[in-house]
Amino acid sequence: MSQTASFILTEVRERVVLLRLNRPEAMNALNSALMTELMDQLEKYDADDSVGAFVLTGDARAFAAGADIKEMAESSSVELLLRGHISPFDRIKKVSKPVIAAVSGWCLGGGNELAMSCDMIVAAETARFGQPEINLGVIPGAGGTQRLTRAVGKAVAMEMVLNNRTLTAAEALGYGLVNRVVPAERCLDEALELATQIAARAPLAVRLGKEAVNRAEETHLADGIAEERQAFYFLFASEDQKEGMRAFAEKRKPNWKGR
Ligand code: CO8
Repeated sequence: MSQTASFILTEVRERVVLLRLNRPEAMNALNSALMTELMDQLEKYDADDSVGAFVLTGDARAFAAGADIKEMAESSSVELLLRGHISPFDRIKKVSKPVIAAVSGWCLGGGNELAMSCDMIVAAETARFGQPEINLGVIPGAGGTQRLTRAVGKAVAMEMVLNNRTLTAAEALGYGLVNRVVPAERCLDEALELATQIAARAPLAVRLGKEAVNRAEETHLADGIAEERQAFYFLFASEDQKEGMRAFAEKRKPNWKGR
C-alpha cells in the first residue's frame, strides 16, 4: 500500500484501484485539497491501461459527511464561483472507467453527491444517506437535487432535501439509490469483487456501456438512445467485439485487448 497524498490513500490491486478518503478526524468532510487529490488520482489511473475500475471508500464511521462546512462557512458567492468550488464534480463525471462507491456510516450532503457521482454504490448495513444542507440554510450544490430525484423519485427526494430525511441502507436499496446492502465487514470486499469482475471484462464495451447508461440520466431519452446506438455500432469496429463473439461461438474465454 502506498500513500500518494495526505487525504487520499491509494492502493493498486491488479486491475482495480482502491481510493480511500482519509480525513477520519473530520468524518471525511470534503475540503478542496481532498477533492483535488481525489480527482488527480482518478484521472491518473483513468489514463492507465492496466487499470479497469475504481473503488472509492471512506471508513467505518463515514463515507463522507459532506462538504467541509468550516472551510466554506465564510465564503461569498463570488469566491465560491471564482475558485470553482464544485468543479471537481465535473472531473469525476469525465472518468471513463467505472467507479464503485463502498459506503459505510454517514453519507451526507456532498458525500452523498460524491457517492451518486460514482457508477454504483455498495452499501454497508450501517450506511445512512442524507442531504442535510437544509439544516445549514442551503441546498445540495453538486448535483444532489437532480441525481437524487432520478434515483429515488420526487416524493422521497423532496423529504430528503426539504426536511433532512435520512435513509437507512435498506431504504436506499428499496428506492434504488444503491446496488446492494451487505454486512459492514463485507462492504469493501463486495465492492472490490464487483470492480474486479467488471475490470476483467471487455474494456471498450465497459467504457461505452458506462457512458451510455449515464446518458440515460443526463439527456433526453431520444438523445440517449441515439448515442447508445452509435456506441453499439462503433464497438463492431473493435477487435474485442470480434474476439468476444468468436469466443462465445468457440465456447472459450475471450482474451480482451482493449482495442
Ligand atoms: N464539515 C466539517 N467538519 C465536519 C463535517 C463537515 N461536513 N462533518 C463532521 N465534521 C467534524 C465535526 O465538526 C467534528 O470535528 P471536531 O472534532 O473538531 O469538533 C468531527 O468531524 C466529528 O463530528 P461530530 O463530533 O459531529 O460527530 P457525530 O458522530 O456527533 O456526528 C454527523 C456525525 C451526524 C455526521 C455530524 O458530524 C454532522 O451532522 N455533520 C455535518 C453534516 C452536514 O451537514 N453535511 C452537509 C454539508 S454541506 C454540503 O455537503 C454541501 C455540498 C455542496 C457541494 C460540495 C463541494 C465539495
